[in-house]
Amino acid sequence: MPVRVLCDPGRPTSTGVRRAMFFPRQEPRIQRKNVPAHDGTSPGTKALYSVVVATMRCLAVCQDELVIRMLDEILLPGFEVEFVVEARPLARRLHEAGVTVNAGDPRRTETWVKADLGPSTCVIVEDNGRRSLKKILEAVRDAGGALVYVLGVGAGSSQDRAEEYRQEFPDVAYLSMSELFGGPLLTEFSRSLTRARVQQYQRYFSDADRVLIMLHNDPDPDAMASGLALRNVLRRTKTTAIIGAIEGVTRPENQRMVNLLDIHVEAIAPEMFRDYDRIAMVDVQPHYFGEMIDRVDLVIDHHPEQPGYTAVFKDIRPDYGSTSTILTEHLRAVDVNISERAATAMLYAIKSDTLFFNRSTNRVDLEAFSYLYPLADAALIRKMEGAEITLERLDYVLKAYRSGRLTDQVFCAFLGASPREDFIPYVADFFLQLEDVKWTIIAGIVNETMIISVRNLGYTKNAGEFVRRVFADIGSAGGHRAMAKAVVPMRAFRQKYGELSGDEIGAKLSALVQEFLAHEQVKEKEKEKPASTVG
Ligand SMILES: [Mn+2]
Repeated sequence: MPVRVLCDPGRPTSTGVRRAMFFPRQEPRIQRKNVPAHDGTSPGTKALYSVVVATMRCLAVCQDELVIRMLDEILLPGFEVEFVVEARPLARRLHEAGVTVNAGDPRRTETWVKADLGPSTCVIVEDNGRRSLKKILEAVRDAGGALVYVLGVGAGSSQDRAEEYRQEFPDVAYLSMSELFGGPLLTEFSRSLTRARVQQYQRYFSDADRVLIMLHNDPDPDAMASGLALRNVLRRTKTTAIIGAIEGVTRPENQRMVNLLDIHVEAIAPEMFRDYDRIAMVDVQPHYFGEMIDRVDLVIDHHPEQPGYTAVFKDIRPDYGSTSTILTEHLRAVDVNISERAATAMLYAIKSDTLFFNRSTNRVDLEAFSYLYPLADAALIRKMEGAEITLERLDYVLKAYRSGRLTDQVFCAFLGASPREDFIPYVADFFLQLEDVKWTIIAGIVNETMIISVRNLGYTKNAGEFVRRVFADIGSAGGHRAMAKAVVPMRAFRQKYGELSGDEIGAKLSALVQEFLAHEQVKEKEKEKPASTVG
């Protein structure tokens, strides 16, 4: 095996030996000076050149030991890193610790010449915000440095600092340490927090004989997937953790999911609650069950937090696109093996709750999605998705198409009487896919009750807010920013709005939402106004 040339023979101190032992490289490191000029004249130049590029050299000006050690750690596998340090004691200490150091004044061109700076050497200059870097950057430029990065590590706005250098050194790129590492660090911290939380409820559930995981009525993919996932977290089977609902699954595509994934949702009557030692709820909160449940041990949900109940443990994250996303994080935090069935269910749930990431999607939803994808059965998901479109549903899509109206990107339609509720949200989702549609409001009457489904794309206006403001006084209304629902008895609707024909109901809904949006617009404008200063 060819031996790596460690450093210029002329350069006195290098502890590259230690590195060579710990990080043996496959390809020979060819010393720059031995490489023919890359002018295309000598044969084989290209190959040699690429070897050099593969182990790019990096000179970093840092005076802070912590930053040096961090950069050394991060850059080492891919780069040949050397530090330029001013203080000799620090240089000595780092050298003894195995870091490659050049002691010298970075403001002097000769320091860089001595460090063998070339146009393909990457230079990183630490900026702690205390001193101007102009002299250093000039020296680097005079020595022929072309790949220069300033790394902001200290106080002060990185944008201001970037601006400061841009004019005089247009080629210098400004990176900020907090932007570079802040994200992953926060992810790590929040994972530890989640881990602590999950371990607590795992312990709390561990000695129970019978556990009940409650879902909302007519459970959707997210509810069922979350049920499976929680059972996974609790390390239980279908006999020791029952997934239940007061009313079972009715929508055809959900039925299909139940069959394909063999999910059993047990019908639960309120008097059965006391048969269970522990009760958990996923994708729903206790207020949904009213007086039926008087105690709950664990609530995991992505709908806005409801007041007025206590749970031993809860994890409510309204900014998440699905409850399955929360549970994916729980499973990852405690390193539980995710079964293919649970992964498939959760992946399908994230897709369906976020409408293929069209609404209410958070970075974490995408992250959960990409984590689950290789663990899931993609063919099964395609099968479940095919079940969405049925002839009877297309019937209602056509009805909405004929009777609906599109005003300022808001699509509004009244479907009249409908034998099943699921046609209404289906149509609302369907029209949201249309270009130029940002809101859909679809209403229909099921058993003398008006059901109103509201969807929106984009985060600025709140669908939940709309249904609460307009319908809460005559029925029940709730939801989150991107999707909401109102259920209003027809008697109450007529009392408030009078005896309206189908067409008039459509027009009324359209007017109500326009009014709401106009009002919100005014509110936003007011917020934008700078606060007046009181003298
Ligand atoms: Mn959900």
